Amino acid sequence: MSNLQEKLNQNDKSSEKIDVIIVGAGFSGLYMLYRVRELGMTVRIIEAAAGVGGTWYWNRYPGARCDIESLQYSYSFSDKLREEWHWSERYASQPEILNYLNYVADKFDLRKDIQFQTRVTTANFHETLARWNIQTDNNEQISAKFCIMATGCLSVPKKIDLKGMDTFKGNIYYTSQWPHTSIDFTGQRVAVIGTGSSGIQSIPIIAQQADHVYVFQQTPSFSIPAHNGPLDTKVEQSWKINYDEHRRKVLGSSFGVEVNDMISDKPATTATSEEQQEVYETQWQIGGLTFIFSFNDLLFNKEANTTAADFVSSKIRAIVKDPMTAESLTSQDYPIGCKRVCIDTNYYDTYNRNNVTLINLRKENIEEITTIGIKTKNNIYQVDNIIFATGFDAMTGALLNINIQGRSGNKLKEKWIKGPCTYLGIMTADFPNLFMITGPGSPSVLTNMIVSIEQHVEWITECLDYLRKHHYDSIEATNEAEDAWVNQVNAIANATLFPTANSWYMGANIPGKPRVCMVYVGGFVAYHKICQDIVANGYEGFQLMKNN
Ligand code: NA7
Repeated sequence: MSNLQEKLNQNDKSSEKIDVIIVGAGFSGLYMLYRVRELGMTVRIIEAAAGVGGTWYWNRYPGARCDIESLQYSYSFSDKLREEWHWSERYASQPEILNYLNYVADKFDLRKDIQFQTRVTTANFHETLARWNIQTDNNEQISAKFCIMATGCLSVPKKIDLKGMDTFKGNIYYTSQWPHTSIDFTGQRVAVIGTGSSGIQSIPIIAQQADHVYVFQQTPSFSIPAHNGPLDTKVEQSWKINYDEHRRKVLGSSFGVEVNDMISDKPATTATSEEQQEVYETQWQIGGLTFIFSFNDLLFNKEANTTAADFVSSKIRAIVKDPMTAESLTSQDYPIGCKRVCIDTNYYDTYNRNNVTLINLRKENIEEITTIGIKTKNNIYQVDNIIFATGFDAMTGALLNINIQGRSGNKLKEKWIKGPCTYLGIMTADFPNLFMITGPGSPSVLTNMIVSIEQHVEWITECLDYLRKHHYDSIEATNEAEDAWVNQVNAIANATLFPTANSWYMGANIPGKPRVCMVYVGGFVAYHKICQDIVANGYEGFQLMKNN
């Protein structure tokens, strides 16, 4: 039994008081814990899983891998950690990232302040005391001055309720909640529903094992080759020796990633067709998400965007031998980059295997799941396993799953009924002392998440320190500042092509979810400066209060 568990058992559960409660033990929760502890405050993480890792704890599907290069998808805060840790591949696999987070938890002795297998169900703000009352599914009550939501942007799976699902006699799996035991699909027929990143990463691996794989595609992604492989020791050495220089480039980039030297800072619309092809070909050969930054107008100008989309389509057609399959894989009806671009290893080539069939759901939609498989308009596909790679209730799902009640009994669910409203994606008016790490309205998923997480954690840490030093009991976003921020987030998004795609950035993957851009698309650099200026101006747009 952990020290924490013993302490909990000894204490009167209804009267526990701490300074800070953090919800979630992924990248953001772990670093937040580390920082709050440094302030000398009492703190606890509440985590639903049995271990650390957040999204990397749950998403254990075959081929799960990060789409940001491992040297950049790492904490920057500890020199020692950086020196000690060695990534084995250019893009880290899920098991390696999970090992990393376990290593971090052990190295900084974080586990003693983490309560696992516990879910926060309710958070109520007590106005007179200026404290949050947290309730868990173990019926514990914890009173905390500050509540920090480190609940992740992609942590609540999209609910799937297809007719007849409960009658299926085979196995059903979700990529987002993959079993901890290894699953062998040898000799089996497997259906994979969904062709976002999770589908695209898992399909080539499953196809190597299974007797047959049926891929059910609703919308084709654009996928760029990862060219993954062992981490180049020269690159690793360069990062270890010249870390500050690399970091400067990361923090100076809109996406929080160090882009390669071949990135062009000119618009595609002014480049000749030959120049465009040369740049795209170079980026295709380098591989990875920086393809989308090949020119600086790809996310703003439809004509420019089409040149990049056409290039990728031509690559797909060159790889995939069956013309009908190639046509389905190139039937994107949205600008490239406006739904998450995927990066893959052998995804398109996998369709050249005899044991892989692509089913285009736009031509034959799923009518129901039967006892033996999947019935579409035209066929019945008999399978032993169905894998749902169907995505997440992104950005707001985890926050709205908790019954959060702020000032005057205001419920977050009601406040956000038309879409999330926040100030900076860090706080929301009427919910004092409630912080969100990479919340809606911040750059989050359109940047390297670790860079954005560290920036938020450090901002919140500085804020907590400031409040304490100046004897404030609470901080809260003002309605005026929040309205202005929401307008700014929308105005910037509307100047781009993002709103034209049915993406999870826009909430469009969940039926009935309000369609608003939930990400600040102005880039990390601009956002970081705004956050710094707000602090320099005495927490402009926030109200800081003393209890009496
Ligand atoms: P994504 O990217 O949201 O992909 C989910 C996929 O599942 C996508 O192709 C969806 O089609 C499809 N989908 C969703 N619901 C259905 C139903 N009901 N029937 C058929 N197909 C469906 O989630 P991922 O887990 O792949 O990736 C999430 C992020 O993790 C990724 O962006 C990276 O950042 C890492 P749709 O596009 O909605 O038409």
